[in-house]
Order: sequence, then structure tokens, then C-alpha cells
Amino acid sequence: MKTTKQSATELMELENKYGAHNYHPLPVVLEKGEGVYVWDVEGKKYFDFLSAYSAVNQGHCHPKIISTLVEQAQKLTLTSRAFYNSQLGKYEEFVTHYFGYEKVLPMNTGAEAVETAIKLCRKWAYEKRGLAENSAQIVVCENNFHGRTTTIISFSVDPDAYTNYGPYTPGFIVIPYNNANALEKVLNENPNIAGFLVEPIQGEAGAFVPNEGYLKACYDLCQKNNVLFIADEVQTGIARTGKLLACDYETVHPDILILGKALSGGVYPVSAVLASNNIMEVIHPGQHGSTFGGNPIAAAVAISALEVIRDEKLAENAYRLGQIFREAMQGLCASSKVATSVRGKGLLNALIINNSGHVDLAWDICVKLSENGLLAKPTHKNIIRFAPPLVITETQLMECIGIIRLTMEGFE
Ligand code: IF1
Repeated sequence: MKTTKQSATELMELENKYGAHNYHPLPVVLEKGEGVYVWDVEGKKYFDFLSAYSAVNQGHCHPKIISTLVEQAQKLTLTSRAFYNSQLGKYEEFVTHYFGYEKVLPMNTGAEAVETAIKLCRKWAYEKRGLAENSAQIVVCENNFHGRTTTIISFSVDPDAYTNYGPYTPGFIVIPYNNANALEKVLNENPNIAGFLVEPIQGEAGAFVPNEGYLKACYDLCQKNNVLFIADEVQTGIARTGKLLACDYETVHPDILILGKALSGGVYPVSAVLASNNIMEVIHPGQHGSTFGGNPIAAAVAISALEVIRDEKLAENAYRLGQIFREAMQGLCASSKVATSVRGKGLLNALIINNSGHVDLAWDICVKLSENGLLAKPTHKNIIRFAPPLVITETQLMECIGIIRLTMEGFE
């Protein structure tokens, strides 16, 4: 193995040769991150407008979170849950009060938390509502993204996500997103609905924001039918959309809340499932778990990451700067043949590209954006997601809007 500094080309070749090809990254090799900035191995500086898919809301390598990580890592990293540890109880008290729940089940990745929520919902339905065993159905939405496990892709509608991964897990009903009548219909037709799993804003679908009142209408339908409203806020949570949770826009308090990504500020895999005692108490010792779930590093880091969100008022910043960003993009769309519309909330936004003339136009724009010092990634061919760390300042945002405008001019 070489010890001299390797070039970007050499490093990309290593990933291509020795790594599974489950991604198609932009040709940028990153080496350093700080706040809204990242640097590649040649020292080129970029604004990060992806934020690791909303995992670094607090900015890259936030000093407070990093110092907590380092301090705990030098004391105790992992004990398993065979024993108590000095950080977990403090974190469980902190995070349940922070989001207004009685219990938390700590996991590591977002997909693990979604799987945990599915198991919890099913078990609650059998043991508290008396559904016949193995009869529980969970309603999900078209164009959902909840992770990559076999059960989760079993209810995906994206062929890239599910093709040739069968046989699929049964027990899910897919309905159109942003259509409360579709939920009402399926609830009226099926006595075995245990829960409704939904993203408050569909991130992977390109920051698709449902109509005002959609979440509340679905929440009320769930309450009326004694069905659990399960919010996947892995991407929309932790201040990303301009409120602590995207559900806060409609005063909806999910029966089960799923968090991940920025729960650790991007320094460590930390996810969580929050619920009431009445729901969480159906899981008894030995009925669910994880080697790393609730480890002392995750617990300590998550407290710091949430303190940063609160103390630096990052939700408020995201709310205000998101409005400025969307207004600027709307102005760009008004005079562009390429950019057709912008949508989003807070600093989770997406620019819709007219790629009728060239299917990979969004990709080409992102390559040019990277050359101009801004990193963003297309999703679904014609959508560019713009999601900077929430610590971005107005001055930095205006500079980035300038970079986007300049880049788009080159494609008009
Ligand atoms: C990839 C997408 C985003 C998520 C929601 C659960 C999870 C995710 C709402 C699972 C994860 C990540 C996964 C990552 C890319 C990214 C992504 F493009 F895949 F869809 F953000 F939109 N719920 N999203 O967004 O969390 O297990 O990954 O920790 O798989 O390429 P995870």
C-alpha cells in the first residue's frame, strides 16, 4: 500500500477496482470538511450543497460535536447492551424530552430505525389492538424512500431499489402520496391496518412537499382508526426544513418518530425511534436489539449534536435562508429554459430541470457546479437537490446563488 499522497485519479481507480459499484459518484475526491466547506485532495474548496443527504446539518466536523466524540472515544466506545453505560440514560432522558416522547429505542442507521418502527407497529397491533397474528398491514406511499433493507425495498416503487432482490416482505399497501382520501379509502376497506409510514416531505423524490394540511388530515384519520402515524424524519428532521421536525409545520405529533442522519451531526451512525410508553412497552428484553445501538459514543455525540441545533438556532436559520434561496431560484426559473421550478422547505430544496433535450442535463449541470466550487447531486435524472449545512450564513448563501446562476447561464 502506498504511503505517498495519491492523486484523485489514483484514489478513484482504487474505489473502482476494490469497491462494489453501488454508487456513481461525481468525479470529486474529498479529503477535508469544515462547516459549509469541503476540500478535495488537490486542495480545491467547495460549498457542500448536499450535506451528506442532510446528515451534516450542523456543518462538517462541528468542533463541539467532534470534541465530544474524541473525549468519549478515549474513555469507552462500546459495551453492548449486556450492561448499562454512563452515557445512555442521560441521552435517553435528553432526547425524549427534546422531542416530547416518553421512550426512545436507540439504533444506528436510518434503515435500522425504520425496520424497528415497522416491528414495533406490528407488535403493538397484535398485542394492543388484538389483530390476528401475521395479518398486520402497514400503509406506505408511492415514491417513498425509507432505506435499503430487503423489507424496506419490498414496498419501494423504484425498480432500481427492488429489482432482483425478491422474494419480498408482505404486509404493505402502497397508496399515492399527498392524497388523504387514498388513506381514508384504504382504512375503510382494510380492518388490519396497523400503521401509516410517511415522509413529511419526500426527499429522494426531490424535496416533494405535500399540500398544506395533508399530514394533519392523515394524522387525524390514523387517530380516528386507531392506526399508528409513523413519521420518517430521518432526512427532514433535526431542523432541515426550517422547523425542528417537518411535522411541526402542521402540529402533528407522530405516534412513532424515526430520526437518523443529523442526529449525530454526521460524525457517527446514530438513529432513534421515539414513542409513548403504551407503544414502546410491547418490546420486552431479548425481543429487539443491536450490537452498537445505544453505545456511549452515539449517546454522547447525539446530545451535543442536538444542543448545537438548539443553541445555534439552526431551524430558524434554515427557515429564513430557505425563503431567500427559493425566491432567488424562482427568479432564475422565470428567465430560464433549463430550470423550470423550485420546491422545498427550509434548506431542503430541489430545482426541477427540463431535461427533454438531454436526459443527463442535471448531471452535467452538477459537474459544472463542482467546477465552479459548489457540490450538489441530481436525483431522478431531472432534479437537483440543494441542501447546504444549516450553519450557512446569508453572505455565503448569496455567493452560492451567484454560482448557481453563473453555472445555469452556461446551459441556456
Ligand atoms: C443511499 C436517498 C436520501 C432517508 C429516509 C431512511 C433513510 C434515508 C427519509 C435510511 C436515507 C440516504 C440513503 C443514501 C442516500 C440518501 C437518500 F437518495 F437514498 F434517498 F437522503 F434521499 N429514511 N437516505 O432519506 O437511512 O439507512 O441510509 O442511514 O442509500 O444512497 P440510512
